[in-house]
Amino acid sequence: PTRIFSGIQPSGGLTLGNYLGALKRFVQKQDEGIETVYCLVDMHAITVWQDPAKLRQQTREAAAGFIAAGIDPARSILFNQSQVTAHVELAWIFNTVARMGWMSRMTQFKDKAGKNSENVSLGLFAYPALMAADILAYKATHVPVGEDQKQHIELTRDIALKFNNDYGVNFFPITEPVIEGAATRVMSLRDGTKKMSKSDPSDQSRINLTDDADTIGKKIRKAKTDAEPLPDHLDGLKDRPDARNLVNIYAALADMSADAVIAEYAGAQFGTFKPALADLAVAKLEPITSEMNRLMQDPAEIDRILGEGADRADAIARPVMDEVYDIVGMIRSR
Ligand code: AQP
Repeated sequence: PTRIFSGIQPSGGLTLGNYLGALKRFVQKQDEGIETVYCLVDMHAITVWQDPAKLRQQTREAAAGFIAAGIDPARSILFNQSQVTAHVELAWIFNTVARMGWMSRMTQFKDKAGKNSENVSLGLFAYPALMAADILAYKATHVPVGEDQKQHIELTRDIALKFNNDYGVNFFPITEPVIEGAATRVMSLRDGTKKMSKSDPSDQSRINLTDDADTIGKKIRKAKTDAEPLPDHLDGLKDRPDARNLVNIYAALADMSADAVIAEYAGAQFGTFKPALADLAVAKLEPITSEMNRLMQDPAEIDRILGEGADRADAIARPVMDEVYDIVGMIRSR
């Protein structure tokens, strides 16, 4: 049976990248009637420093964002990771399964650690083992993610295979990444070769789900582009990453292919295309932002929803964990 798991870190406000690369597709999977488990991965977030009060706020805000974007807590399981302890329990087992060499090849670690890897947390290095645990605690078969997470899903598959092999069991599924849509990699509005990210120091580089219409319009009008008009074929965007990014964003927001966007705007100047994109972005994002703001008025209700989701998540993950302890040879006598 198909079961989807995915997560987002509450390490900042949600961006348009998170929305188009992940959240919007989470909603589609739920609406297709698939069993969906979605997690705000607060334990992942603290692999880099998080102010405690802000972390709590950002976790509630992300939950509000999920619900506002269409996640229905009655149909999807929505919770924050730290409330279901199977995640860290399984992560420890996976720390003993994963190899140092595998982890050292993770490009996200290399990017985030930069040149100063002596001074980053051990948790940042072990991050992909916790992510494998998030997924496999539910024996999830499919994980919708953005392009940047592909390598981590491959590692999850390697961990599942090695666990199954080492213990001579056929226990964990070999999970498939689901990377689809027109915007699997939304780029920075300031630099079309860099991923749009919550943690980019420049707020101008991203659109936040909390931005108002005015701010969205300004950011798009100021987005970096070249001076050429849009080409009449997609091939013409090959060496124009900034332009390509705006076309992809338009396509994903409008549920069109990039080809169809180019067909509609062939020869258009950015003076025409950018305002059209800004209008589209506002039309799609404004209802989400205002619903998010409304939900944020009642933090106790958000916490209640997360707690209830955690109970339902635990009901799946706990029996899996019990079996894992048994497979590994741990005495469980209480
Ligand atoms: N720019 C992006 N384009 C498409 N998808 C994206 N995702 C993130 N950025 C983009 C997808 O969003 C999901 C959640 O990501 P995450 O919060 O777990 O971590 P991340 O990938 O490290 O995202 P950020 O925004 O860049 O956070 P920081 O700055 O804290 O590292 C994933 O499915 C991801 O692919």
